[in-house]
Amino acid sequence: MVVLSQPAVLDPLSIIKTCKPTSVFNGIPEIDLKDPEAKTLIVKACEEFGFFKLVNHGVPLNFMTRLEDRALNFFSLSQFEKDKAGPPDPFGYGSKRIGPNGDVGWIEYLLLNTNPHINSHKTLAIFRENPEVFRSAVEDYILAVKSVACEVLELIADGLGIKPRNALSRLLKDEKSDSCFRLNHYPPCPELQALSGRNLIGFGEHTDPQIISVLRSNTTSGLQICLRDGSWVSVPSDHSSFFINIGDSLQVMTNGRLRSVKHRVLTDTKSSRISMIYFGAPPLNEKIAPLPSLMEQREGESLYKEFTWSEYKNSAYKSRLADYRLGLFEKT
Ligand code: GA4
Repeated sequence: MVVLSQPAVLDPLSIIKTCKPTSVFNGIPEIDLKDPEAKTLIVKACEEFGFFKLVNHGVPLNFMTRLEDRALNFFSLSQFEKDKAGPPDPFGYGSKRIGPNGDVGWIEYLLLNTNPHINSHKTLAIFRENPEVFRSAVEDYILAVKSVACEVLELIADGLGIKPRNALSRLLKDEKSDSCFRLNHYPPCPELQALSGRNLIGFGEHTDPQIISVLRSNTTSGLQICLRDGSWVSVPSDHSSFFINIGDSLQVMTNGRLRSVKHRVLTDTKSSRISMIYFGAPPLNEKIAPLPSLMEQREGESLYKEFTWSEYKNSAYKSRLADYRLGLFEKT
């Protein structure tokens, strides 16, 4: 832990954990969405890492940078203006505090429900500065990225022999889907590097509770994933690709075959990192359990007790970021 600067010493939020930079990993699977072998390669990557880089996905770079520019505009407003869209409930603008249970990080963010009717008036204050431009950049981006997520889920279904092939993608396409979207800004922290040679933790280690997450960032790196052997490695950034990770719900639906990967973000010492993540989730009342068509192919019992997405989400919001949330739902 480190104390940053003088007046901040009095502020408990300035006590944010740090971490030594780790080695860059060049072994992240890179998958071309149009490759005829994509279904096999995606399943392999999700079994081994729970994570892969997706290229040739069809979303143009200027589509991504359009939203990135809007996000940068928002994050450069005065603190007073940004706070009008917070505190997060969980939706809205947040700074340094992550979730309701005391987690902190060197980050500011906007968390939105992908269903615009669910975002409160307060949250919609984010669009106030330039309502149409920001709102349409967010909505268009979500549509594009959701379609990529659905394509990937259909390839996963093909690769695993899940029938029907839309058994997973239909959950994201459902109008009651509880998916959400996050814009993160990790400001640089040069003082710390000079002081200690360490980086501040922007977003502490965790797994995503949902089905699948689709991340895009600018060229500033910082994302790290935890490999099977427990070691942490840095993921080289690539502003035109998506990084896909498996969430806890898909780990359960595949009875543990696909891995929900632990990941975290370190802040850069020199440049801002902007990331945008779509978290594909089922409707609240959806039962999360190993898929019948998968269980028929393989012998063995379900590793998990049955639960609904709403139960899992409620339990996640009672937990700390680094907690192993699936533990409560494992059969003993
Ligand atoms: C992690 C994945 C998503 O960013 C998120 C996060 C959520 C939040 O920031 O409000 C949580 C976190 C995430 C998991 C445990 C709980 C809930 C913060 C937290 C401590 C939006 C989500 O769905 O779960």
